[in-house]
Amino acid sequence: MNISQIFTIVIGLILIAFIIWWFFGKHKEASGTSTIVNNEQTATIVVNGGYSPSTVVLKKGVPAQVNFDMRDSTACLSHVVFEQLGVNEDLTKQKITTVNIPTDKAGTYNFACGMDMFHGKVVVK
Ligand SMILES: [Cu+2]
Repeated sequence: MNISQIFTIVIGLILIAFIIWWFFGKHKEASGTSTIVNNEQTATIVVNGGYSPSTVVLKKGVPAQVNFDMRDSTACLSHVVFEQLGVNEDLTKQKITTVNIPTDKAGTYNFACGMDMFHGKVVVK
């Protein structure tokens, strides 16, 4: 085996390790919480090339609103869909779009862009 063959194998192994890490590694998910004022909680998710934070944790039993702050101009993220809640909002009509989240019971509400490419979730607990 010459040096270039060894080099090729090493590069290959590094690539394989990277791919495994990329798909199966535990990536730290940015998670946000809500602000509670007068028994109402609000959380803000910035929409810009994705959702930031992509996970929002809400307190059970406190009426909740999640504000989507639209800063993206691509068609991909123009809609946000909460399938479980029957919500499909056009985010391009105004800068901030508010979605009411039921908090009467604990649970997770997934949301996605209109094409189901970007995902996030709202966790009530
Ligand atoms: Cu999309």
